[in-house]
Amino acid sequence: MGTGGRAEATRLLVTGAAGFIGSSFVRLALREPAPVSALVLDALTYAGNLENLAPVADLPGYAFHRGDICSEEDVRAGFDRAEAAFGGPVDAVVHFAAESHVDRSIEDPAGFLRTNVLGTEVLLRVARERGVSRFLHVSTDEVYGTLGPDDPPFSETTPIAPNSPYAASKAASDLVVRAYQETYGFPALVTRCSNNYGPYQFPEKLIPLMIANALEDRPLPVYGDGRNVRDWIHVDDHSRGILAVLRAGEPGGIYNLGGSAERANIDVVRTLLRLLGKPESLIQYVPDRPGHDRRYAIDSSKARRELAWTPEWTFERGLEATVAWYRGNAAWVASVRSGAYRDYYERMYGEREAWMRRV
Ligand code: NAD
Ligand code: TDX
Repeated sequence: MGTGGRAEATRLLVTGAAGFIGSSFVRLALREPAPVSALVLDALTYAGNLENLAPVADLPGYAFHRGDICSEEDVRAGFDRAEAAFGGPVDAVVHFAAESHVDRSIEDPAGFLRTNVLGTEVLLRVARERGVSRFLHVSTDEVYGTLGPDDPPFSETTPIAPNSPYAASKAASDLVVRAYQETYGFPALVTRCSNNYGPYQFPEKLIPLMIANALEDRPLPVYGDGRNVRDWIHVDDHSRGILAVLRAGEPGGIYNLGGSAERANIDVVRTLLRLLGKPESLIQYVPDRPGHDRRYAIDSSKARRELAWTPEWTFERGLEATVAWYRGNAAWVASVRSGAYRDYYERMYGEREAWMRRV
């Protein structure tokens, strides 16, 4: 695989793919017609759940290594494991691993800086040492800050102006990636995506939290006046965008990805209640999130034009499918809410030897 133009990445190291978006990406990439192998490197924090990868765990192109991206030793071991499992060096890194929840970052900024900034630098360092052809850093539209009601959507040239500790840590990691590009000619690409929704999302984020609470007739906490606006994209459309950038993006480039579906939070919550057949009396307005960004909207015309990528899901259809998924996967929700999923690794790896042979 070259460092410019179209490239077929065959042996991937994917960080953070026991989480929501990374697991969607791996489920998608391993089912592509072109042969792809993926070793998932994940620390299995509260957000990491191997059940998210169970649908592909038996495919020959899948391998898993538990490790922290902040540990050089763990990252090296992940690369070694991938090379042994797939019979050749890693071509490309796709970097999802992060602390991802804004509310948690308000409680614990330091943990976010550790993983999102320092962890990204460790990963870049080892990936450079290993001579990978591509490094795709998964970032967010939150690095651009907030918009007024009449502002144009964020483009790739919008100056970064992060507001939450989470957004600041992601913006800082984008700058470390940029420094590697500029200083070492390292072939990195950055994607910045808007709010994702879909199956397997941890029920701390707006949409799965509201669905899970409504299904149990519990209150739905809406922050502030509920008029904050987010621009929603189905997670599988995000994953297809990442695959497109990985294959055909220009190294050094930034690509915005989004679903062009701006909605006020309260409208999303009302739609969910309608789909679930639950009363609006479950809505409970609660004090606002400190520093709450008012509006996000993203212009993804560059990716649409240059990579012929386009989202397949409309928000309405995607939301219906998502509600149906959560209804049909009550056991997943219950296991996440009870914390039982955290035993999955031990249960899976109870047959540790068999597993080790597989990877
Ligand atoms: P998530 O919280 O669901 O998953 C994060 C994963 O990273 C988990 O599997 C966790 O175990 C792992 N992880 C955390 N710290 C780690 C560490 N130190 N070492 C190794 N693994 C670690 O997150 P998500 O929503 O899937 O987001 C994935 C990426 O996409 C993040 O980089 C996030 O910033 C970005 N992003 C998310 C959204 C969104 O709407 N969720 C939008 C744009 C960008
Ligand atoms: O209980 C809630 N009530 C509420 O009103 C929660 C959890 C959220 N909200 C509001 C806050 C936001 O305006 O809903 C909106 C969406 O909140 P989150 O799901 O927490 O997402 P957000 O803060 O917008 O950040 C998300 O999008 C960008 C992801 O969590 C990030 O990882 C991503 O980078």
